[in-house]
Amino acid sequence: MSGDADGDGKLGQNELWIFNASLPLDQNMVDLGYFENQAIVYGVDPQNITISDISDDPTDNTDVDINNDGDPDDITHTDIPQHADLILLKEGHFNDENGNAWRT
Ligand SMILES: [Ca+2]
Ligand SMILES: [Ca+2]
Ligand SMILES: [Ca+2]
Ligand SMILES: [Ca+2]
Repeated sequence: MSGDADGDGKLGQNELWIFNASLPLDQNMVDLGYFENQAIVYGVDPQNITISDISDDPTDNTDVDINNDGDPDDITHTDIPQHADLILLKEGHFNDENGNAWRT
């Protein structure tokens, strides 16, 4: 996590906290060709009221609002490129055993 500029452990007014997460791909995801994820964040405001937001996929214009808070909450859909690729390389080396520079 980064962004706690004053190091007080609280999300300040002009702070942007960034969390990084990783998701190991399994064979099912690769076979499916995509994976989906969604993040939820909770916080407590100065009046001690819990607030939250569900992440939205900005590239998805469906903009479902599953918690009816007026903010879009589309699940993020990420395609896994399916490029089957095969390369065959063949190398040859001329071994001039008799030193005449010719292959006979
Ligand atoms: Ca802070
Ligand atoms: Ca949202
Ligand atoms: Ca959206
Ligand atoms: Ca919403």
